[in-house]
Amino acid sequence: MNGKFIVLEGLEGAGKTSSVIQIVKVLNQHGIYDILMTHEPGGTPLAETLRQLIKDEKSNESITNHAEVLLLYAARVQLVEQVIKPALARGTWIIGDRHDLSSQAYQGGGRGVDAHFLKMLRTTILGTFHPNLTFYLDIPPAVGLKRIYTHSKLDRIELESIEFFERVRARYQELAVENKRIITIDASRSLKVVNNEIRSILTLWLHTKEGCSMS
Ligand code: T5A
Repeated sequence: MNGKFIVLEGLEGAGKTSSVIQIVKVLNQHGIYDILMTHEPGGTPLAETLRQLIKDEKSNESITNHAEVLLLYAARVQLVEQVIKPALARGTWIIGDRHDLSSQAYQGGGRGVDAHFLKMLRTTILGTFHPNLTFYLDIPPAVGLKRIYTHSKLDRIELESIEFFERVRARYQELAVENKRIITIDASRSLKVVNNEIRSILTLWLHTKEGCSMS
């Protein structure tokens, strides 16, 4: 199993999607071309259907916090078991636009879902599976939301209050401090500066034991 799982996390407008191409460039420079991009929720037919349900801002039925968590984990387990693990086993590198940390931050921090319940779900569904490296793009919600207001139609979660996103950010920051596999990047700076930092850190990481494709 030489493939590695690198994840981008952060609030809306943090620049996750914009950063994927930088990661691809660095991997290519290191001779890694077998790369798969994933996004969550989504990435299998069932997970994409669940994504639409989760994001649907027009639904007449309000989704309870626990239902939302279960939908997200249903989508995640499909993606992990049917796409990510088989790809890693073939030696493919994966760049994930969001993964489990999003649930810890949005549902745990933002919605206030019980931490023990989330931990139990995570352990039961994912076991010891985790990304090899996560870039958490940290940004004040007002800055990130301003970036996306200009070009997108807002979905059910993006329509949440600024206080909701402040709680999400606070939980992201807490979790990033606790876990050495999560690297925090100040994403409020220009895209060029953010991209340079991601490229430098990734280049260094690829020369560590954890990042070496031969390990
Ligand atoms: N969710 C997801 C949960 O609640 N729990 C979970 O467990 C999971 C997995 C997913 C939604 O689901 C929630 C979180 C989300 O609300 P999504 O459609 O996948 O929704 O949305 P996001 O992942 O939030 O994607 P966004 O496109 O909103 O944000 P990105 O990818 O971080 O931002 P990006 O790169 O598209 O950039 C947005 C704009 O900002 C500009 C870009 O050019 C672009 O125009 N930009 C910058 N501008 C200036 N300076 C920079 N540094 C910039 N970086 C980007």
